[in-house]
Amino acid sequence: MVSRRGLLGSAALVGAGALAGVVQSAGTAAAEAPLDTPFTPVTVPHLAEAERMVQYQRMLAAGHLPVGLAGHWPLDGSGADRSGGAHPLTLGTGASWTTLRAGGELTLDGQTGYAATASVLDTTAPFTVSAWVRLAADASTTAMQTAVSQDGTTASRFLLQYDDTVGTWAFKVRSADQSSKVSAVDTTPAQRGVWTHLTGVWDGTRVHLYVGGELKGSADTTLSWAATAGLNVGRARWNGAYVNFFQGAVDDVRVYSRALTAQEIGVVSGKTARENNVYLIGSPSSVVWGTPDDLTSWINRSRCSSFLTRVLKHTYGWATDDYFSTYFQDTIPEAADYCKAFLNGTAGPRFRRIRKVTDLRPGDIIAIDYNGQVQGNTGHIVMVREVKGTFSGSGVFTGETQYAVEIVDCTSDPHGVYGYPNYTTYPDTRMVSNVDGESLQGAGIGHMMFYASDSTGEFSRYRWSVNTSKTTAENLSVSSRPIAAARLV
Ligand SMILES: [Ca+2]
Repeated sequence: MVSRRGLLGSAALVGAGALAGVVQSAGTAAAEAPLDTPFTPVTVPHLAEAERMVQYQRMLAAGHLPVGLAGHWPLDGSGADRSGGAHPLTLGTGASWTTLRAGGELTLDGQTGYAATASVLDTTAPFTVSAWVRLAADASTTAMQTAVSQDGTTASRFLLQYDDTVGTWAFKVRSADQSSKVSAVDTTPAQRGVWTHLTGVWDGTRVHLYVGGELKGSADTTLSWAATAGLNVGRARWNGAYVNFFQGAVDDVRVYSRALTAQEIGVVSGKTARENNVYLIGSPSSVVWGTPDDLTSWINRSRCSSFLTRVLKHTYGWATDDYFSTYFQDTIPEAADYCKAFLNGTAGPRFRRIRKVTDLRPGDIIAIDYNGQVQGNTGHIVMVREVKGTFSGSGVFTGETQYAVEIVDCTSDPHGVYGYPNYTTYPDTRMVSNVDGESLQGAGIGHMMFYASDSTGEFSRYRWSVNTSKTTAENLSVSSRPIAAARLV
């Protein structure tokens, strides 16, 4: 079994693409076995069901697709080949490890920087190459910049690159003697300073370029020759010399010894993850526990309270529309409804109120009532994974003891701020970086801070994350926003 630290430490954190792999921390290099889970086993049934959903959504976010994988470089501070193909990348001068987003990536200076290994693909047969790329904000727009290539002694067999002549992303294949080139080219300009997922496919008769998981260009070609002079990240080969140095960052490079389908590229690019795991307000929620052999069948489109309610209905026979209608006056109660019912003791025979923070156990439910302070949102509700003990580094209030609590929930706003010192100790599986729009939504695991009154031990306050300021937390006491917890019995 892998420790819980493993879960939220190295591999866990990230989102589309940047996430080297949910299963990576299991330590088995290439296995990529679905649900080779780093989760701490739980005996609370609804928590286990919630965590299964989280785990599959994380695998989707990681673009988990092992079939035909010939090389996989997460670039999380090392050039290791996670596919098991034993093609580690070696860095050249001008290439360095950085952490623009969780997990880390390879940054290239556009002058000499590259990473290289021996040729991986048999380029006489169909293949696919994919990578997350980010042109530096100040990258030249008047130079060809290649993210990934596999080369012959004279020229690159394929190039996944920025093409300055059209100002867009492109996937190209060349003949061995350079006399012929075929290009699949995007029609919209490449953006600098933005993470973009690129996939190039040669299916034997055509090349295709996908950007962000969507097909952007195709061209006919049956060109076929074996490029045996090495695979390169951040440069290409032309006239027997290295050229096209990439200025920016590259992450999660993969090569497949087959042509992936559009649907598979949706998975690899993280597009499916963003479609399947969604924080949803104002529409009927949909939470579907799928099948293990089809990641795309796992769907969570809900808000915090509908996610919890559907987890309970999925897990327990007693959790029916009738039960919730009887005790909460709604088949899918809001977070504030749960909080009020816990406080008033009206949640019915299946819920027993837990008053003290130190009494919390895995599976307990904590509801916060926003007291009408947030338009369109009655509150928040989470499931407890573990109370990780007291915390005193920040957000200290006299007469109150603060606890870091690992939780499972559904949210649009992950708990924590990527890059802050304390974040790494109390992370969130949905956090990708500190860039707006890059983080994932939906079901995930994170950390909230809950306070207990020193005189009673009962809930006194919360913070959304360890990074929430004390000033903000001054308005988050129970006198302003009631908090109540319950255990299923
Ligand atoms: Ca990475």
